[in-house]
Amino acid sequence: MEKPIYVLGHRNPDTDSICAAIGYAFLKKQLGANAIPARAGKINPETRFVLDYFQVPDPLLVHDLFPSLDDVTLLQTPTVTPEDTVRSVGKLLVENRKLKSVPVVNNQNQVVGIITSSDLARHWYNEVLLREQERADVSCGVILNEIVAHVMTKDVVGFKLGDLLSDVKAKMLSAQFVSYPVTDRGRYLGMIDRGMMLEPSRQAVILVDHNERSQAVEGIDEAKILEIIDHHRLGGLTTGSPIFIRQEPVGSTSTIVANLAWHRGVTLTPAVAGILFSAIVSDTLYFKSPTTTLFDRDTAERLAKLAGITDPEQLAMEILRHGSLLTTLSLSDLVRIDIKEFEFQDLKLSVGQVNSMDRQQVLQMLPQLKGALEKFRSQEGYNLSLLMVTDILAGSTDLVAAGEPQAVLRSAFGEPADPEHFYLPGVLSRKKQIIPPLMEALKNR
Ligand SMILES: [Mn+2]
Repeated sequence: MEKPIYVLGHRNPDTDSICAAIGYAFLKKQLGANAIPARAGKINPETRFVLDYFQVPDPLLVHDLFPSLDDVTLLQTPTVTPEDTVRSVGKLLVENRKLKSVPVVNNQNQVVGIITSSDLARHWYNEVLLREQERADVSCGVILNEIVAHVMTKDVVGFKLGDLLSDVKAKMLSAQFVSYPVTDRGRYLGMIDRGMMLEPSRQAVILVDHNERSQAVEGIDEAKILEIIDHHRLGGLTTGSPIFIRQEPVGSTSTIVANLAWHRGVTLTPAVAGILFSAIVSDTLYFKSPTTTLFDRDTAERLAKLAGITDPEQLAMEILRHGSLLTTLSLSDLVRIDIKEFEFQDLKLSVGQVNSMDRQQVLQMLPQLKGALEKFRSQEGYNLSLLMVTDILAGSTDLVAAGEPQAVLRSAFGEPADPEHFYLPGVLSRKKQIIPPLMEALKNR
């Protein structure tokens, strides 16, 4: 069967990224596409709660999209066993003129050797020579009835199914054989030839909830992007062919996904409606974020009904409580959990965000947060790392900063409350209230 299309959210996935992927894969599947939901990283505690609550399985974890041997159609060549005779190998080589070598497999389908046409020629020559010296009868029958085990090369250069194509090519260059067996968990699958490595089939992907290379899974340039469904700024990915894009300035990608489903006449299951509702709650902080639109509210209301949620507000608060990780995560996890990476000219920036429901606690933790953020920044090689600690109930953000240039932060966010710390009342949204002034200040620096 053809490889499925991955519907994939951004790295350091949040609830919207995971749920929009599940929802859109569901929609595509209903419309006949072979699409499956995927994720580019660990499931965070908030998303864990949502998926468990609605009993929806985790999307497939995708580490990278670099082409591997899985993306290549292997040659299905005949095999022989060690007990077969040289005669049977010769017969195969005569019948299949393109065949240059035959893998030798045991009764558990494990590759134990390989026998090439030059192995046969060498064997033949040696045997004839030996018999001539012994002045014995040069009988072809004796030579042909020799068993494969005595003639084959036991030192097989082969590959495993998950091997990256770039590694395979390098190994082929140094090994200099014509064909190589490929195995999966020790079992023989097929052969690859030097000549067939040039055109791997690219993994087809649909990106949801992001459109920037720096936020996408590794190897995105090697993949084939079919569609983008998103609600962020355009971030400069380019494609080889025309693609379908749905980009709307609404509160969550899941809002777009739900409406695409209704627009196309696809009925959402209660579980899918439930996780899409949860994702809207998460991304809009239950409609408190300035990214929220009427469209998000209407969509969430309709989804809540479809999902049979009796008290949407109560569930929303429970979801957000699972997302406030200040006391449940270690400091080093806290500064990494929800990172978006941006590049501006020669600068590499990261902006993380964690939610809290208690600002006093945040203020007490500030010194430790600053230390952990600076450690993260220098380890990961960012010029500037910001961490938004957003108090959902009060509707404010304490912005912690590490690195340079600090002057840019003053022009973007005003005077700091204390060094490396800005208090920003009314600020809840990274994409709408932090990134635009930051980019503006960087431009004018
Ligand atoms: Mn989102």
